[in-house]
Amino acid sequence: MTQTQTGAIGAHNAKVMNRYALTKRMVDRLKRDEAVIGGIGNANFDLWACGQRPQNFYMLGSMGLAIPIALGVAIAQPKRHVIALEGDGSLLMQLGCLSTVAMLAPKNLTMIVWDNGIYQITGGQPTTSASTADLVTIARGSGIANASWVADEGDFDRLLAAALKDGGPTLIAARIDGKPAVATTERDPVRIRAAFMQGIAAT
Ligand SMILES: Cc1ncc(C[n+]2csc(CCOP(=O)(O)OP(=O)(O)O)c2C)c(N)n1
Repeated sequence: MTQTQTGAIGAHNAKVMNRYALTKRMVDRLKRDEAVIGGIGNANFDLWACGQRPQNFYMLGSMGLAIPIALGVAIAQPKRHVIALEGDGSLLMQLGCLSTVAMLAPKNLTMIVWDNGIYQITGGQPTTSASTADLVTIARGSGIANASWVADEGDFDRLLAAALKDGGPTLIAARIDGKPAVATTERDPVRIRAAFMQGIAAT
């Protein structure tokens, strides 16, 4: 059951899932060449834990840049599907990127938002998405019609499969629990950048 089908799934009745488990489901469904941009902290820690790929970029230090970086890659390489993984707190810091994505409308861009309602990595301070802000409504208001809350794991698979058909831009927002990430990304930005540039043949 998806929001687009029923109008019933919203931020507060979506199933609370696990970021690592969903990241693993996403990675398992990649064909080969998709670029995946993991946002600061837990988004890229769990991406790292799912197995390093040369087409993965692991953002360190700056909040809210997964979607802007993914947008740039999607525009530069329109034949490659690009996935951004971002936390709710980071997206809330960079909401303007959603209207830029909507205006440029790259079909090959999927944005996955992990909404745990907290700035987990800095101590669990609540974000506004825990109470008043609805990230899917914000995305739609920014012009991204294809924006949905994930009902459950099966719905995540369906939404992702549809997005990977290049019908985007698509935003998929998942409510997740507060469990820590499974691993920690190696902190070597120079190596991460070089490996990614090589991985997407952009050197
Ligand atoms: C501009 C900026 N402000 C604050 C921080 C400190 N900081 C790093 S990660 C983070 C929380 C990120 O929250 P979210 O994106 O929701 O991910 P989560 O930690 O919940 O997985 C904060 C506040 C930062 N790195 N950059």
